Amino acid sequence: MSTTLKPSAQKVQDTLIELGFANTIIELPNSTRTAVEAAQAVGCDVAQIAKSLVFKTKRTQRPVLIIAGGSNRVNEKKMRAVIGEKLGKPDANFVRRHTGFVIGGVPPVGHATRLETYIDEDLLQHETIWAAGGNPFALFQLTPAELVAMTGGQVLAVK
Ligand code: 5CA
Repeated sequence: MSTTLKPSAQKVQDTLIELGFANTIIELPNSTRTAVEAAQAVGCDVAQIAKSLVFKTKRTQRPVLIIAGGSNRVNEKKMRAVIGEKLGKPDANFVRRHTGFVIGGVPPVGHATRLETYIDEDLLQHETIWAAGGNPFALFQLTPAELVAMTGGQVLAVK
């Protein structure tokens, strides 16, 4: 397998190594920009894709990372109760500035800034899952336990 990764994916690979994880980023010939495309690219169920969704809190304009199951829609009202303020959708620049990555490639770790992180409990049902690896062609496989450990995220119902 080729080991030459684009700089965006290499950054995530380096972060994984720094954090003590052995997961390997792969770059695919086809787009993995959406959860559906990512699932098709690796031949898994959409529910096994860990979507890294960045929200922007309405009042304090903070970034919040919600890592959701690929087939789940985040219930923003429910998350508001947990986070303490309303959530809004950020624009692409906000995502880029706070994570260091483009939409469609945002990984669960390796961000430019420290992100308050929540993890969809549904992801814990699977033996293995896949997450974005820094660009819209990069993914890596991991276990739900690894996701929780590497992000320090709080596991809860997001839908
Ligand atoms: N690589 C795949 C699978 S891990 C991936 O990153 N999927 S994702 O769902 O986590 O990222 C795409 C998400 O970015 C969408 O679900 C959507 O919430 C968000 N998004 C897409 N387009 C925009 C946009 N124009 N502005 C803000 N957010 C967007």
